[in-house]
Parts: sequence; C-alpha cells; structure tokens
Amino acid sequence: MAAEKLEAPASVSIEIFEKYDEELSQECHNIIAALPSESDWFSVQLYRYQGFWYQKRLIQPILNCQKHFQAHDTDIFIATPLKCGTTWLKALTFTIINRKKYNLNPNLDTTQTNAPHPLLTANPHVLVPNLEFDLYFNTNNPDLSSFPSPRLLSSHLPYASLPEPAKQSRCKMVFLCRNPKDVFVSFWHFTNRLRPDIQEFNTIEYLFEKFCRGVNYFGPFWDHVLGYYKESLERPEKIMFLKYEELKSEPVRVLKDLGKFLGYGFSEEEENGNVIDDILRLCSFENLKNLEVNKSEKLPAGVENKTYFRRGEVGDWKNFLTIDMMKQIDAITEEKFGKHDLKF
Ligand code: PAP
Repeated sequence: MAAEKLEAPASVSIEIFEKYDEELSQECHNIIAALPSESDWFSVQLYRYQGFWYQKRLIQPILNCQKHFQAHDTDIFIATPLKCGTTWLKALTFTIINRKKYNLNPNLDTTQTNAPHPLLTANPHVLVPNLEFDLYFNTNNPDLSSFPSPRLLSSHLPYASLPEPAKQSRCKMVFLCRNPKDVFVSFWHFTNRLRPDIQEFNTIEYLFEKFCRGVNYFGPFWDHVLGYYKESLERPEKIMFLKYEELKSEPVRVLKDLGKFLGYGFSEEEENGNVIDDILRLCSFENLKNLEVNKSEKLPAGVENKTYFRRGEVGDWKNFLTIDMMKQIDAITEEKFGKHDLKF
C-alpha cells in the first residue's frame, strides 16, 4: 500500500459537528429515539433514518426541508453521495448556466464587458448551497425568495428522502456518482483531514468495515446510487445520471449533454469556439485548487476549502486498498449493481 502522508487536520472545531439536543424539536427527538444507531468516525452517533445513515445534527435539517421546501419548475438540483465530485459539478453547472454573465477566461478579457467570474473568489459550495447542510441547517423554513432563477441547489440526500415537491415538480436533477473504491479512499482522507486535534487518525481498516456495511454518511453508498439510477431510467427528462469517470474521460461530450439537459445547450458558434474549453479550464482541479480562495479560506461552517481538493484522479484507490479490500468492494458492487448493468 502506498504511503501518502496523511495531512494534518483542518482544525475544525467539534462543535460544528454536533447539534445540541435542546435545539431539536420534540418531533425530531421522538424520531431519533426510535432510530437504530452506531458510532461514527468522530465517536458521534450515526442514526439510520429512512434507510440511510446520518449524524444527529442532520436529522432536524432533513425534517425541515422535507416539510417546508417548495420547488420551482426551473430549479436545478445537483445530487451526489459524498466524495463523488460535488465540488466539480457545482463549479461546472454554475458556470454553464451563467456563462453569458461572467468572464470565462481572465487571460482573454480584452473587452472587459463581463464581470470577473465568481469562482475566482468563492468556493463552489458557496455558489451552490446545499439543502440539509446550508439552507435548512439552522432555520426551519428559510426565505429562498431572493435566489435568482434558476435556483441552483444541491443535496446529498438519497432520492427517496428528497422533499416531495422536488420530486413532483419539473425541476431538473443532475446526479453524479463515482467508483465506490475511489469514493471510499476520498472519504477516508476527508475524515482524517476533518478530525479534531484531539482525535487519532481513522485507520483505513476501521472505516472500510463501516463503509462496506453501508454505515457512512448518506450511505449505504450503493443504495444511494441505485435510488437515482432507477429514477433516471424512469424519468430521463428529469434526472441526468453521470459518473465522475466519464466526466474525466469525455469532458467535452458530457458538458454538451449537460448544457442541453439543463436547457442551456451550447450554440454551434460556442461549440466551435473556446467556450467549452474555457469552462473546463476554469473548473479544472488544478485551477480551482490553486486559487487563493481555495487555498486559504473556509466555508461558513468552518471546513477549510482546501479540504475539497485532494488528488482529483480516477483509480487512486490502487494506492491505498489491499487486494482483499478491492475484492470485497467489487463483490458488493457486483451484487448490488450487476443486475442493473451499472459498471465502474
Ligand atoms: P463533498 O461530497 O464533500 O462535497 P466532493 O467534491 O464530492 O466532496 O468530492 C471531493 C473529491 O472531488 C476529491 O477527490 P479525491 O479525494 O479523490 O481527490 C477532490 O479532489 C475531487 N475534486 C474536487 N474538485 C475537483 C475538480 N475540479 N476536478 C476533479 N476532481 C475534483
């Protein structure tokens, strides 16, 4: 197993991972009391709600958005399990939709007609807020009326647990998933970067066992993917199903498809010009990772932006998983996805 030096923790205070009991509604208390639970990698309890695992702090926001979120037909949702490329897809989608407003290539800004691109000064997670972590985290029913149309929103929730209006409306969803072995390795590093100073590093074996049993945030990973996959087959006009690997290997084709799916298709002139290349360059791992905002700033919740940019490669699992681990994940993937002809 290759020894990548584990990075020092991002100095997140443990408080942001806990929702104090007194802030929970009575309904939430009652629900949590009846849920199966086990401890996570922060030694905080995880709870299995509607078939998926969450920290206690997320149950109340999930209830809030399930109860209060009202969809617009023009909304666009980015839906992902953790560590599948959310940050990248947020950057790309934001940029596709707003490509006429902002300057896509700072080196070619001869006209100065467009404003500087927001990605140069804001992390993609700030530009595309998440329902359960951002919007409904501290507020039961936030006022979203000032959001410009189309509202660009995101969620890590499994399809079955999304607010009903999001499912019933004609809003569009782009779902991105990734090879589970790379997801696991990315997640393992993420937990260690976030761990509080007082906590030991999580061993890969410890987290692997939980991941394979489905006991990780928004997991089981495989069930999460299947929920969106099946729905995307039923309603291809509503849900676009993407893989991180195809975004890596065929970025131009995927971007064209994505633009078309969202109703922001590229014109012939744009396709023949530099627009698609400019978008890909602006949103590339190298570019985003090296922006000052992503090197030195934090999200409002306290997580350092740099935590979201590690290696950005396909197949990094080979550097960390043993043969046995590989076989174990592959067997689960085959069992869960094989009959659906879903391959990674
Ligand atoms: P999240 O679920 O916490 O929001 P998410 O953005 O989905 O995280 O996943 C982070 C992964 O995407 C990291 O993968 P790695 O650990 O295997 O390196 C991160 O490096 C990768 N990533 C972030 N931005 C980009 C990008 N612009 N292009 C490609 N990969 C990216």
